[in-house]
Amino acid sequence: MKKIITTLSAVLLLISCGNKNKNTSETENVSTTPAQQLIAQLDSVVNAGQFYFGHHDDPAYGHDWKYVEGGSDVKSITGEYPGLMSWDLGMIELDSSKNLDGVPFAFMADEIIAQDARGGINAISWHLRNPLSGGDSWDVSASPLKELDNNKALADTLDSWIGKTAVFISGLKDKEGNKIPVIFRPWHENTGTWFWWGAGNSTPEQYIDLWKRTRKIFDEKGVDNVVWAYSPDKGLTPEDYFTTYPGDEYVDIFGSDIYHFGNAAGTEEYRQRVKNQLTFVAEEAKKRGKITAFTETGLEGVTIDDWYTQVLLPLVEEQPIAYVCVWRNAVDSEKPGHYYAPYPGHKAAADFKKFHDNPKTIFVK
Ligand code: BMA
Repeated sequence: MKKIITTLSAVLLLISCGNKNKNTSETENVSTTPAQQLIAQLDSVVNAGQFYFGHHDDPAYGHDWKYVEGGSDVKSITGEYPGLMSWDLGMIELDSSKNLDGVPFAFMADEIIAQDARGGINAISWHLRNPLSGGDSWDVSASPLKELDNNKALADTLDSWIGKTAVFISGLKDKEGNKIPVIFRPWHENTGTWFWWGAGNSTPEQYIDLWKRTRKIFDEKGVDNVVWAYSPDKGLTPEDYFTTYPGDEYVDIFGSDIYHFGNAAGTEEYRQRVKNQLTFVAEEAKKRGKITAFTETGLEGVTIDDWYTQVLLPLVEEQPIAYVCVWRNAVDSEKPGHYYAPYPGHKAAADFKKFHDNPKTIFVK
């Protein structure tokens, strides 16, 4: 494992910082929840001036392969897996055995365990169906959050769906039977209008209530291995960012989803967006004792050969982020050109290797 802060030092850091939720027994043994351990680990990475590099669905499939033992486009180039693996629970709500992109949930659980065992971390998003229309996350023809208070059947459906994610997440255990802490990033990109829980389809109060409802269900089920990430989209002022902020008691990580659009011509706009938003988000996170992360980004097709070291790295190395995550490398025959990390033979591969070799980036063996 390269450049990684040990869990032990993270826990020591947590103890020395103090934590309002810690339980101190008579013998002064300090026990921390799995979530608190991960928070301490993320804090220690930030304090060391490093960040995890993340990739969605990394070991599941890549540009021209799927479900190959040991497969990873990132590892094929760098020799290591991403320090963070991102996953999505979309379709778990319908008891499907595979998620919306075809990843079997059993495979996902195994890979989360493997990533934890190699010292890496895992983050989970949820592109769930629209519980009112039956369409997908992007179906905004019906706005469930506007009807929840007056539609008990709808509320019950949504609650049972949330419960299924809680069960999956709290069931993630390592081989000693310890719960594996994960970052959960529900209701993401809500400042955009494309998801049924997003802007235009709910008021800020309804959106915040959704977070409270989610948390209540997780708490009732005794889930203690979730680090909660809030991740609105790009182009926000501080006021925009906090209009739908659920509150300090609900959020551990202040995220942002900001993509690079328009290839080389879009570089300046991307730089400005990232710089503006991450700067105020990091300041506010620091004041409130929270963690900052760049929860989703990327340039589709990595059309700028030195994007990783010349565009992304300078933007993130000046921010106290715990991780930066790029989206998936779809199998090219299924979704042509939809990839965010290079693959072997790609023109940006050599530069990506340099990004990996930078001492600030965390990848895992
Ligand atoms: C989007 C695309 C889709 C995918 C969805 C959820 O950005 O990658 O193809 O289904 O994310 O992973």
